This record gives sequence, structure tokens and C-alpha cells, in this order.
Amino acid sequence: MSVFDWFSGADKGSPDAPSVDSSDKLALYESAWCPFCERVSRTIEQLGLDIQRCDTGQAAHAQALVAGGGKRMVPCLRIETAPDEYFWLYESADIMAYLRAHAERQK
Ligand SMILES: N[C@@H](CCC(=O)N[C@@H](CS)C(=O)NCC(=O)O)C(=O)O
Repeated sequence: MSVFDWFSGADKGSPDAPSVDSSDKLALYESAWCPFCERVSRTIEQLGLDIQRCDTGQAAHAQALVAGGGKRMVPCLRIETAPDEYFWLYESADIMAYLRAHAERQK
């Protein structure tokens, strides 16, 4: 991946991340001071997606992230694959690529 691709989030993303039929099944775990989260946030705005946001500055969200995803790192996209079952997608470039593909499918 080139530096340009990294900045634009134009890589292929994670092939393992399951697709979902609605943005209701997505939630972004993020923190206010994180530049990687800011990149993902800008992408969400550009794509016009309505996605639940979970600020890990709140202890309950931070605990849910570690318990579910296994790492405290943000950003992380929680993808609901079935009721109460989730796939946790880390890495801002992968999240951005996933969201672009998701937005395309919503058209
Ligand atoms: N390569 C990752 C880097 C993310 C990252 O470093 N996030 C920082 C906040 S800016 C973090 O959560 N650090 C705490 C940790 O890794 O536990 C990405 O692009 O998403």
C-alpha cells in the first residue's frame, strides 16, 4: 500500500469482515483525541452514513471494546453478524475500505 493509499484509505480492506444489510448493525468505537478515528469519522461524513458512535472515554464503551474485540485500540468497527454476535474490525484503513464498500452496497 502506498502512502497515498494509506491517507485516502484506498486499500482493499479486511477480506474476512462480514458485510451487513444495514448501517444499524455497525458501531464505531473511537476516542476524541485519536487522529486515526478522525480519518474514519471524515469518511463516515463523506459517505453520509448514519452509524452508532461509541466514545471509549466512557468506561462502559472501553470495557465493551476490550471484552469484545480483545484490544483497547481505537478506532474499531463493531459489525453485528447475528443478534448479540459481533465481528470487531480494527485498523483505520481497513475500516474506511469496509465503509466505502458498505456505502456502495446501500445504493
Ligand atoms: N494502525 C492503527 C493505529 C491506531 C492507534 O494507534 N490508535 C491509538 C489511538 S490514536 C490507540 O488506540 N492506542 C491505544 C492502544 O493501542 O491500546 C490504525 O490505523 O487504526
